[in-house]
Amino acid sequence: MRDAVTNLIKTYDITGRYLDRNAIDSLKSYFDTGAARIAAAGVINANAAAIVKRASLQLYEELPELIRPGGNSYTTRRYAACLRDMDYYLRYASYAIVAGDTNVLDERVLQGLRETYNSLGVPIGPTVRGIQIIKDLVKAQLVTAGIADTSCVDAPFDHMTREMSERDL
Ligand SMILES: CCC1=C(C)/C(=C/C2=NC(=C\c3[nH]c(/C=C4\NC(=O)[C@H](C)[C@H]4CC)c(C)c3CCC(=O)O)/C(CCC(=O)O)=C2C)NC1=O
Repeated sequence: MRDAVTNLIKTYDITGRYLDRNAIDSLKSYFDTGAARIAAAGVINANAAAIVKRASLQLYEELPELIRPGGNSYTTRRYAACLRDMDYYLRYASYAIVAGDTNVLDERVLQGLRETYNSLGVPIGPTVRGIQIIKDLVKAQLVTAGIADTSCVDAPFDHMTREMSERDL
């Protein structure tokens, strides 16, 4: 698992280079956004259960066939599994926000996920939609908490949705 700093050092070490202007710029941006990223993690921690619950309600409102007989969230066991997955996406996104890097998502969340979902018939499109809803709710929650610049939230969620969509070919 790597954060923005260890990832950068790894890249430069591979080619035996000192940290150049580009490296300094990305380090500067990592530290400049540090307070906002930590605040975002705090807001997510304080509202995680509510965010997951609201995201699931919105997802099932948009796609009610998921909870009807034959839908992938039909039965309490599968409904609960879907909410648990949404909670995973939110929790790991909060780690990635703090790390300033999406590597943790590749290693802990996305690896093998498509195969698992495909073998269980979990639909990717609605899952991607669920992740987008979570992202929007997180950003709204940050604004409510007085954090105007919510851009640090985008990368992890966008990374998950992009990886999941691309892999569903
Ligand atoms: C931390 C990394 C991690 C992830 C991401 C993860 C996902 C994950 N989701 C699973 C199942 C599942 N995932 C869903 C999810 C959904 N169904 C829907 O209709 C919605 C579109 C969607 C929710 C948004 C469902 C319903 C199941 C159970 C499927 C089944 O057993 O039939 C499974 C199969 C095993 C199990 O049921 O626990 C895994 C491994 N597990 C992990 O350890």
